[in-house]
Amino acid sequence: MRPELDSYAHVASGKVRDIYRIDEQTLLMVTSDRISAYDFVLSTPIPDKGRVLTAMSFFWFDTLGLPNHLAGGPDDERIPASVLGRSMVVRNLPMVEVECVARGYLTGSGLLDYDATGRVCGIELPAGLGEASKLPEPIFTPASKAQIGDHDENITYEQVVGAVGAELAADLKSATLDIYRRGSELAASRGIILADTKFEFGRAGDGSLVLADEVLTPDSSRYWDASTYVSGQVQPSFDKQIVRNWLTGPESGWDRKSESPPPPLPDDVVRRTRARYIEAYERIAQLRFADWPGAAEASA
Ligand code: PZK
Repeated sequence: MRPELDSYAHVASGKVRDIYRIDEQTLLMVTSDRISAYDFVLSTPIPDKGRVLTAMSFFWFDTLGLPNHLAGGPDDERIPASVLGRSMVVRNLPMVEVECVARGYLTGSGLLDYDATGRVCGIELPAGLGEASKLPEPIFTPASKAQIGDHDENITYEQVVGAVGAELAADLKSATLDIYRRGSELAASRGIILADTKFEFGRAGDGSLVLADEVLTPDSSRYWDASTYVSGQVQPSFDKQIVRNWLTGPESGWDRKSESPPPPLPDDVVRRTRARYIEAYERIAQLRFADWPGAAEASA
């Protein structure tokens, strides 16, 4: 369910976010409180999740100090009150049609590709790696944008070159690895492992790269708790593990293999999950979520 904004026309929707047109040059990106798990968008929202993720993106845009798509602050006057704190006013840019992923650890589609071929996106990796292995160095593992509902498809660097040219491909790779390195170093200093992350870039008028989309949020990245990290096992998700455990445990009555939608979440699962998102933000940004626009009203 997307917010009905009287003021702006709807442009596009993802699983949990919606884009509206403010004017020809400006978009409003609204992050909802919806949460996905096991490829389902759950029927129960997590209060404030959209605000927490938006606060994190603003923090990272600010901290990274790179050219980015922000065209206003979190309380920009163009943001309708109903979506205050979970909206970004952004420049409407031509987007690079490549999902730019960096991985410092092996899991998910990276592990699947490695187990099948010994490579990820054409990059040969040492033998003997497994679930959650730390990679010898972070790698650029681009993917092609899938249709909604599908999964992105990993592609090789040569395919990126074929799609966007050698010069832009090299810039995407170096920007992606550089931002991942900076993000993972800061996260590590707060006891959080940033296992991998996905960036999207737009192009400025002069062709240079502009960091777009959401940045280094738990929805665009895998966040793991460093204090419980063990190589060789599937790592608990910093943000979603409480939800996953409940859904796959006996209480939920849900069979993941049944293709039936998951049941609504109990209140305590919702409350504990909300607290995890806030904890991730406060640990990473060293800022209080209560000070974020709209947060105090929402949780009072
Ligand atoms: C843009 N997406 C992904 C899809 C979302 C996000 N600055 C920009 N200018 C033009 N287009 C986009 C952006 C950004 N960021 C981003 N698609 C287009 C997307 C659905 C919902 F919130």
